[in-house]
Amino acid sequence: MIKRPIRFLLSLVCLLAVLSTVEAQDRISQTINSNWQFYKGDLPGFPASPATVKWETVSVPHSWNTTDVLDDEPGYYRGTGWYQRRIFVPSSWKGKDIYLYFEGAAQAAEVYVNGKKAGGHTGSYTFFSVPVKELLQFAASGSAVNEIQVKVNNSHNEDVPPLSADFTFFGGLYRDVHLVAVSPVHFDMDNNATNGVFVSTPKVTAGSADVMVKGSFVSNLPKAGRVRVRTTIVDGDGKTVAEQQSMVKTVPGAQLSFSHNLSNLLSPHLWSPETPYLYQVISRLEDADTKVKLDEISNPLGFRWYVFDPGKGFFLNGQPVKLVGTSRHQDFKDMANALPDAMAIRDVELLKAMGGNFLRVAHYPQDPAVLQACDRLGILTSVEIPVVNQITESEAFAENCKVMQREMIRQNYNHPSVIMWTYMNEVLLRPRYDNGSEKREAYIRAVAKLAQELEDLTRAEDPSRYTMIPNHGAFELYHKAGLTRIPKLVGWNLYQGWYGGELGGFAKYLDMHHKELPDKPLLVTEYGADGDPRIHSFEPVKFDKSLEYTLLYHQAYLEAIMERPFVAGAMIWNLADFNSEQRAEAMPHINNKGITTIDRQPKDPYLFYQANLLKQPFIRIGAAAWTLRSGIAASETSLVCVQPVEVFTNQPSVSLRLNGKLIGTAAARQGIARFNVPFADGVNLLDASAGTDLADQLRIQFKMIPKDLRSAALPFREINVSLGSKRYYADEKLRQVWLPEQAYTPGSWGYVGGQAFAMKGGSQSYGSNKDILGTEDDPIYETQRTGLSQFKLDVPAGEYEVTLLFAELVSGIKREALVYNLSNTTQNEEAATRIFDVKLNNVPWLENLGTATYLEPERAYATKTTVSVKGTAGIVIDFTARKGEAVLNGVQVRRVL
Ligand code: GCB
Ligand code: CA
Repeated sequence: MIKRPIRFLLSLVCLLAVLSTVEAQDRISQTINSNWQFYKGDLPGFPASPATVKWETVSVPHSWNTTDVLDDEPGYYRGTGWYQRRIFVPSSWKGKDIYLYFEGAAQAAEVYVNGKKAGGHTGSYTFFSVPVKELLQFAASGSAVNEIQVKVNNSHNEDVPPLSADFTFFGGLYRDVHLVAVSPVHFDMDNNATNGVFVSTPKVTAGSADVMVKGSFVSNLPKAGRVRVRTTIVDGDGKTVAEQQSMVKTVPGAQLSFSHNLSNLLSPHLWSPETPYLYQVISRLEDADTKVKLDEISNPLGFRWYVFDPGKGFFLNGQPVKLVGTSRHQDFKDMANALPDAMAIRDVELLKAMGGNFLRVAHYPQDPAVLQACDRLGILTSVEIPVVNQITESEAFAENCKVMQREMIRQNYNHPSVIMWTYMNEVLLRPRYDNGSEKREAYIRAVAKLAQELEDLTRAEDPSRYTMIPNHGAFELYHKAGLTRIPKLVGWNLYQGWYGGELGGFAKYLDMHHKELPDKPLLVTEYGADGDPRIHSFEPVKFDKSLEYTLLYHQAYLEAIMERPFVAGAMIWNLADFNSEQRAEAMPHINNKGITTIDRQPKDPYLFYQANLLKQPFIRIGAAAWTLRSGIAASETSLVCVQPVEVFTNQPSVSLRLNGKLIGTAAARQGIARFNVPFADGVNLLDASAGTDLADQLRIQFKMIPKDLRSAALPFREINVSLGSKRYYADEKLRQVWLPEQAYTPGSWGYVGGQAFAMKGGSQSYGSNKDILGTEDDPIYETQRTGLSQFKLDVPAGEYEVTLLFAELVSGIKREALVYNLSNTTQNEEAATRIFDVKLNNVPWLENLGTATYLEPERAYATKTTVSVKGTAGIVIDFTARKGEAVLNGVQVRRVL
């Protein structure tokens, strides 16, 4: 029997041991996002000598391009920005190793501590860390103030990818910045900003799994010692399911590696999109003698196995799974690329809520929060480095690519969601040198050589994952170059029925690939069509940017994808609209191929995928954002306007009510039930239902235009007409709807004479595809009627305000066609030399309109006046050309009295 005091002493020792484990020198990690000082511009001599400039207080994530991409000016700031802030280093950190950890800086960064260079990084999209202990000041007690300065630069650099791409290369310190302090014995912090531990699953079956954990740590203690490395696998409930440990003799300053093979874990919970079950691998370093915890980190672990079969597609855990998802760019409306984690996570949730199971993290590695969310939500992924459109044939470029590829693989290695590594996107889209030249041939060989080197590097770094190259739809070009042979999987970015050809060309391309390369698994790595959320059309055609055309496009594509088992997967381009500075079109500087808007409001294709992919009952009325509609009444006696309404559902049929009255019941085909709705002037409440408790409502404000403008039943108020267009354009801000043009008929309104403007060689546009300056309503100004002689409205007597909208679309300004418009040629028209006059009810109004007066090329010009209409005179606007043809882009008429 142990005597009391001794027993007491023993328990005290035990208690101390427990306490010391808890309180021991462990790692401390804190973000230092708030309160940075920012200066846009270079500061020569800084930070060695002070800068006397006005600093702006900002917080990270921060980009200096949030506003300059919104303006009408082409281009955006690509240069230097300086950041600085103070950090407070507690005296208790003395003896610790200390790092600054950056989740990303675009695109090159130099990091200084107290004015001295501590490190740096090249490339916008991978993480980096910088050891700073040696440069820090410590206080005897309390916290010492230290200054951090970071120079960031997003200038073009021929040796750093991306060189050219269809997205905006925002600059700044645009992701989280962390300050990390670790004990002198810690997991390796100097391996490409990883946590030093790499988890893989060499074998997984339904019955058992093996886990391999490899890593390294360092001891910066002055003396040799013994460290116990412990790997613990815990399940989703925090229960330990496996553990292994080893003893390592440390050598001061040396890197020590370990490897734990935890084999034969029985009946593992498998990870899948339906049940994304996660385990955790906890890695811990302890002093072997005192048992004091020195360091601890945790990594995610998911058990799954997968294979791509060239004929049968993708299999996960032995089951066939069609991969359907989207790509994602990391920007957002008015925020450039500087998004907090919550918004990155929200994007993955949007994809999950769509019923998607795959995210192509394109065209570059993104915030760590993205893959964490994919792990949690069960979204499979591919990740790629930003080698887009072309390469530079330099050693430095190749080296930067390899560094990025290695960083990407190591930094994201432990995510169970990742199944592919990718490294080139449409790399032969903009080959350098003339077609057929020897230089061109050599260039293509250089591309293939780089591809092979990146492939080799990837397979050496991570033999367990697939590799892939996404190409644009030029089969022969990529095949000849060897790019269909090098990676394990081939991806095609296909836009038949958009940039070129017809919708049916998509299926033909897939079948051709399957015939030519029967042994190569195939994914459709991109497909999509631009839809401006403000534009609708009941006669949708390619390039009109209407949401209705995008729906037709996605219907055709999804059908072809689902019908072909050999198509392993397909990724919609893109989850959301995104910034692309050089784009003009309906929404300048924006690529509108998102199935949600740039602030993540769903467009119809998003609902279409929900209806086709979701398992839980789903119903949504389409065009949900189009709550302000307009149209022409059927007749003087029937004051309704029949317009189509689509309801998206995964139920067999849908009933639709308008203001409580049943309109009909329609069967859903491909997830869409279609109705013709007789809208009335004012509020229209749509109520769609399927079964007993599945329903959706939509309130639509309808502005009815009388068929006969002198209607007594529905007095005329206002009308907005977009000339040269068959589209409806909803201007939410002004609560106005622009109607398609029509020819004049007595009693009504419309143009007399002329034709809809079509750009020369403009198969890639609807009207003009130029950015019309001085307006946000580009779609109104991009179409026009040329050569018209009149615009007439048979309005009743009264006072009216008449506004005419013009833009000179034939500007003669030479521009290179957007590279993605594959069949487009450069636009090299002669400037128009038109001069014309406008009369309103026979009174001269606008004289000598032309580029010498108000019609500045590619700039919006609107002018209004009032007119007093007597008797049955109506409104007659005459256009008389003095030279060339008269034009008109838009007319607004509003009754004021
Ligand atoms: C592509 C590119 C992507 C573009 C897309 C488009 O093929 O890979 O970066 O944004 O086409 O919208 O043209
Ligand atoms: Ca983050």
